[in-house]
Amino acid sequence: MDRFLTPDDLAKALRLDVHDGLTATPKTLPPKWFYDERGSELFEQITALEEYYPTRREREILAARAPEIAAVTGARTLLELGAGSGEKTRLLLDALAGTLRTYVPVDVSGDFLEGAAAGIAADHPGLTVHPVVADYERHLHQLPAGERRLIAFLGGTLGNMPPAERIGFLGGLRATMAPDDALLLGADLVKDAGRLVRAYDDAAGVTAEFNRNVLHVINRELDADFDVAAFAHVAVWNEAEEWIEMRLRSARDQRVRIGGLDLEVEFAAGEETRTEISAKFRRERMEAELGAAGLALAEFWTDEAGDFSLTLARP
Ligand code: AVJ
Repeated sequence: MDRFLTPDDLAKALRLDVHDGLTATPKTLPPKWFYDERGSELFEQITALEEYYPTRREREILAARAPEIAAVTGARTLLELGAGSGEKTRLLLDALAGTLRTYVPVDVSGDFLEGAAAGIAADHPGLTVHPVVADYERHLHQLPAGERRLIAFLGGTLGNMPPAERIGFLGGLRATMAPDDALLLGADLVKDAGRLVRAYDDAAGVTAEFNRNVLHVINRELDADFDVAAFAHVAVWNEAEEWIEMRLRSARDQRVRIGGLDLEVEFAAGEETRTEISAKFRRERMEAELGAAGLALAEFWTDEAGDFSLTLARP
């Protein structure tokens, strides 16, 4: 297993993100910190919610298009950013079995990767599995080159970045791609605002717990004293930016101490801290952003309902 990210790097990044985010106006926290063990478990629960359609829609497209993706790319190496262990990865590996030699799961969590890699290796004896602990927003140039790579960035996580950052990321990916490499991007699509908001504010409150979990992470990792129950979950559709925003709204005037940063943060009653954006796409926007990054849109597939998309792009 390659490790370009150490636990110490992660600890430093959390300190920086929390200090910069909570001393900014308006306050923000990056979504990457949702995914401790509890956050990852809550996200798995979210993917099974009736209101949260993206996971099952992406699975539908993959099941329908994996053979075509295999035929068109002839990929020898599947490099998955933010590696799943779930069905999506297995659908791809099964479809690519005819040409695939190597699977490179890339994730920030070494523990998670070890488990996922072992499971995949057990199910695919002929496949070389080469897990890489890295932050795909920082270590793109250190990822294994391989031959005829299919780089998969699924789930719609691309939408966690605002447009300028997305184009920078895609440009960084492009810079590492050989002419016979390809990129497979999962992206949620613009739709009725009510459906979008419900997908991020489910009736059972699982997403609310997922959102508030970042405060538990900060309490634990940075010795803070957030009264988590005093922050309400907010999910709004930002029509102008075409993205869902998740926020945490302070229920009252309150002061939070963050021991690990020797910092005190004031929250006014009603003050909202943005914890995630989840951008929604149209084909035109996807094509334009890929173009700005030096990539060409080769295929744009959607599920039957037109809720979600898979894009195949080439340098
Ligand atoms: C894993 C980032 C794709 O943005 O839909 C799910 C995370 N946030 N519910 C998304 C998420 C709230 C999800 N991604």
